[in-house]
Amino acid sequence: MKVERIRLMNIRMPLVSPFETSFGKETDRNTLIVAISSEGLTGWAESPTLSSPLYNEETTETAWHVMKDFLIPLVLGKEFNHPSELPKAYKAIRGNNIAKSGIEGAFWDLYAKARGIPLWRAVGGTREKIAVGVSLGIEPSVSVLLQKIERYLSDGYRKIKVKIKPGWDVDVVEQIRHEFGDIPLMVDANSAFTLNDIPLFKRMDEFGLIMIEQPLEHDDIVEHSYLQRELRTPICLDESILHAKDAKNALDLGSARVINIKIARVGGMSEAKAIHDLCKVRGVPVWCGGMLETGIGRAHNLAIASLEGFTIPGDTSASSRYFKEDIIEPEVVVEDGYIDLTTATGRSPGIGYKVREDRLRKWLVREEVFRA
Ligand code: OSB
Ligand code: MG
Repeated sequence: MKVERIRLMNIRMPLVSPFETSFGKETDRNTLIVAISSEGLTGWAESPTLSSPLYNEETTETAWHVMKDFLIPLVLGKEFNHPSELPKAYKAIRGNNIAKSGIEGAFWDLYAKARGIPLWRAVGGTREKIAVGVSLGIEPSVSVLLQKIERYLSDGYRKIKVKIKPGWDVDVVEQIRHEFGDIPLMVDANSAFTLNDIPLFKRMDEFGLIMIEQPLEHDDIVEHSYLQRELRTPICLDESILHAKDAKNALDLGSARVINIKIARVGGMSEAKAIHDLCKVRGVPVWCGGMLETGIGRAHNLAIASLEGFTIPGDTSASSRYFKEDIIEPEVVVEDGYIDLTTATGRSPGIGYKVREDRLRKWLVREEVFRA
């Protein structure tokens, strides 16, 4: 199929409540939506950038620039038989993985629609029910966090992940265990600690967490192996894994026993699949992380999460956990801790969800159309 037309949109949509991590606070989603059209069909995806370069080096502005001035010129007007061919077209462009992921993703949806099959089937998914958890930010007080945990547990969520940072760490975990007992619990530090904190992690080790996500520096693999040696709790890497090769190095070194796979962070669906395949061969469990995506990015996350190796509930929560109203129809719903792909949506070609143009317009910041 020929890439005839690419539509790039920047939307800014409020979150239902601010999301605070060790690196900063998000109050709205300043994100990019990509649509690729060919032969009368349109494929949709999201490049879920953040406003500031605090999670990775990208921002909504840099991703717009890299897509407009570099990635789009390399794919526009070209013929591709399969979405995995797109990364080859822009192989010379370094980094900028979130920008890349939206371009490849839109072609994946287009490809699945052209074949008349659901996206999750097109990527090779086999799981029909996706188990989900929820990622909870740093709150003004522990009691506010405990109330939120209670709500999500009663909604059926199958994993609770809480953000930690120095000063909001072991004591918080202790209070959660005290209140809720043996729930499936993990923490995510977003790189806020160093090897000087080994004593703190040894205390953390006593609480039977499912895993500790990205405790050390965002670009580290070696020091995580030193920390992992000291702990029984598995370390999970997020920020440090940008390619399948990073995952291989981390597993070879013993830096992690679990990998968080985010399509955006690794530059697209093909690389995400490659990491899944590598981990499956090595018997390493993976799960699908999130970037507070709108329904469009969320649909892609559900597709990758349907692959066999995604054995741990992901961060792909319901639309209502993030937004008052999502930009897709129907919205993503969680029932008894699962998102069901056997519904009409899950059987429809491509992402399965209908994109709400009226809502895109409502939150639109800017838009540009590129034609071959
Ligand atoms: O570290 O996993 C992370 C959100 C934005 C940036 C980084 C992270 C997160 C989350 C939220 O943890 C996951 C989600 O619910 O989408
Ligand atoms: Mg993380």
